Amino acid sequence: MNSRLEKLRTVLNTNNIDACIISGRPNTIYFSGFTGTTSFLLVGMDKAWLIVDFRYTIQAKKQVFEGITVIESKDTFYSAINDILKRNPVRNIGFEGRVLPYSEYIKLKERVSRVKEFVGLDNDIDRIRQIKDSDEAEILQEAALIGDKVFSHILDFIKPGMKETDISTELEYTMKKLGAKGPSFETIVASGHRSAMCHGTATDNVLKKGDALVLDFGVVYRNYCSDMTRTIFIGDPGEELKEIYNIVLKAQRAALDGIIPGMSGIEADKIARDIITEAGYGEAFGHSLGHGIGIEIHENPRLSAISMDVLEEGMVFSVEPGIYVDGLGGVRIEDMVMLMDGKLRNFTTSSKDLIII
Ligand SMILES: [Mn+2]
Repeated sequence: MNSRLEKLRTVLNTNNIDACIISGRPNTIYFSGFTGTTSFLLVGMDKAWLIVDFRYTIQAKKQVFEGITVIESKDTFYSAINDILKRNPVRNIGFEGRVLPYSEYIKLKERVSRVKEFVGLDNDIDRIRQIKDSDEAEILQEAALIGDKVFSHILDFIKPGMKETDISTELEYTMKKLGAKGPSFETIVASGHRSAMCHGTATDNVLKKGDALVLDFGVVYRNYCSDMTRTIFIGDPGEELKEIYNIVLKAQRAALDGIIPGMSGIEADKIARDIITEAGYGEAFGHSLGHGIGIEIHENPRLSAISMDVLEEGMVFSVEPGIYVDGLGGVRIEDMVMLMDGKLRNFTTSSKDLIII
């Protein structure tokens, strides 16, 4: 686990920075193992300290990886950092510019007066987390498997006349029963015309015959997220929605077969987008093809028409094309995959046959 801190130190070295402060929860979990909500992880070139308050001291001591010293702050986090820096002087400190609120940055500059320069480091730090190790890959696959089990349960549960919230409640209850901590984002259950809203979270809308039903949900399991989407139909949806379903499925399968290491996010996105555009629905696929998944539900790399991210072995991301027609409905199909041995390995195993309930 110490290899994670070593990777961080390499990034600091490359940027000519002596130490860094990690305050956001995802990077704190990744680099220290601590899962509490409030802490400062100070990483120097040969030592690291996790500063917490009284509420978290016992938990932090149990959770932190080897080589990290837990410090209980008696005053403020800033005075604790100052105390450490008295004994371990540094010229400059990197921090997560994307995460630290501006007001905290101001306090940091005022109160950690021993340090002359603070440097925002985001992409360099986040890039470390994009390549998953074998432990992470195993947890992510288990998280996806819980998603598959939840989907199979919900297929038996769904009946016409139910509300979208009946389904989201059952989805979230089932994932918890199956060992997940909870949903990885607000569960999307969008039926009928609402299914044309990409992020249509559940409402009291009632399922009726002919509706498309988009189910997009994920779990948090051992600090890692899963993400999957299936679209099913309540009774016969008519020709256009069935055709749209087949186009989205064809686009998704082409991307799953065609994405290889070394490809850019743009090239990956284009595989699916070309098929949807040729079928005449280019304008109706208004979002990107996919996003990285890990401790956060949306992380890098991005698979989109503007993403220069290069896809590499060990990355885990979603492949989720969709078509949305206002007044008719929408279809999205999403799997969670990992790039390994030169191709995509699919963690999501739920059927993609057209399902009519
Ligand atoms: Mn997704």
